[in-house]
Amino acid sequence: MRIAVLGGDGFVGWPTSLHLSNLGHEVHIVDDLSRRWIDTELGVQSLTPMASIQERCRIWKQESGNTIHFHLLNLANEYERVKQWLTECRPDAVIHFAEQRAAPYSMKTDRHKVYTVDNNVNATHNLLAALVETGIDAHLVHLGTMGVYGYSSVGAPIPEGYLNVEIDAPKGKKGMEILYPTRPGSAYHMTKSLDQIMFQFYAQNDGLRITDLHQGIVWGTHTDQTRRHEQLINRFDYDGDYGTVLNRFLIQAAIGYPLTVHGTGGQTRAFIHLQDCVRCIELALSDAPKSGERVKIFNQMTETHRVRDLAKMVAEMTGAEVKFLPNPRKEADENDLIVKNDQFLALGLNPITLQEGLLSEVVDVAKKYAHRIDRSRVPAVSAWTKDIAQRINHNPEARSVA
Ligand code: USQ
Repeated sequence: MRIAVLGGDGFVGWPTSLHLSNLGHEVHIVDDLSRRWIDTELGVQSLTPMASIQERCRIWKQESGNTIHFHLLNLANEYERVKQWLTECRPDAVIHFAEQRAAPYSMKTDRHKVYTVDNNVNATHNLLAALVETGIDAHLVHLGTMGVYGYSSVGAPIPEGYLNVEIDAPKGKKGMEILYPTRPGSAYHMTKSLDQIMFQFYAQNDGLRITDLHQGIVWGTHTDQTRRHEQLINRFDYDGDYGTVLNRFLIQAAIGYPLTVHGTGGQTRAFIHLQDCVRCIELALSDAPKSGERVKIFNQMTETHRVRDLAKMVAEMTGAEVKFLPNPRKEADENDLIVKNDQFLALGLNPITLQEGLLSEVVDVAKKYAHRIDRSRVPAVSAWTKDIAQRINHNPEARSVA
């Protein structure tokens, strides 16, 4: 297949591009390189040294013999060029990662909220409108998030996107299927909730074939392809905005920084290893909905864990100290979470669950590049409300614990 990977320079986009190219697909990365600019804005860098996207593609060609094409294009702001590019490229499938993906970054200031909403909502809508206008019948696979469901204790498993409900009708109860109600916990998660409505509309109105993947928190850094050459290495974020919880704990353990548990650490979240993410994309591509069918929604996660249990596990494995810090986020202190992921299991996903070997691989990568870490950028200080910001600002421990 000819596959366009929008956002193919990012944390999941790059290994996905390599994985699909390795399977023999013709891969076209489309990216505006905004993630690299955000590093510059924040004054942080990936723990792992990243080559330019052109250099990454050159090394991949050298290693595998396969070409990955790169197109510099801003999906959110260059609508006419998006149409032109689609008409020229004519992909069979489009994988859409091209959104600002960090919840803390989206809540940093009003400007960051506005950027995240403008960027993410426009990117998705421009793509949908351009697919309709150009008449290109590509299967659109979108990287959504488990966070659209919200993180309150439901007391029942979270289904894959849809909920069967009964409403009172004049002649008794009437059953219907609705999108699972969204309860986003950040401006970023809100944009993915808005995406769902746009997908529903374009599938129903224009017969677009769409799959939405509600992904959990990714851990790990390598896939089979990123291991193949030093310059194919994936980006790896440790900072308080872009680093995600388990990877942060592993990096913190590697550099002797106390593990930064927010609040009581009672938050339960869904997780997936990076290698499984790229496999799930492959599986989703093999199971496209037909035109006229509803949006296909998968829960792309393999296990759930409580944050404090992860901290305890990493501490036992590495001897790290655990610190309970004031939570910069407005979220439930404690929640339970049970999630269905039957569809990927039925398609053949054989989940990689937390394993000592893969966890210590992350610690080893972090130790190797420890000299690139700015310890002052480890604390998470983007606060969800002004009240929380004040509390954090007056608590020196929240700003630095090491
Ligand atoms: N947390 C800590 N300590 C830390 C960092 C985070 O206790 O040092 C806590 C947070 O307060 C939160 C939980 O860990 O309760 C998860 O935070 P996270 O930063 O690992 O994940 P999140 O902000 O939810 O976002 C990440 C990705 C996002 C993706 C989402 C999947 O950045 O792109 O959509 O995971 S999910 O969480 O399932 O919505």
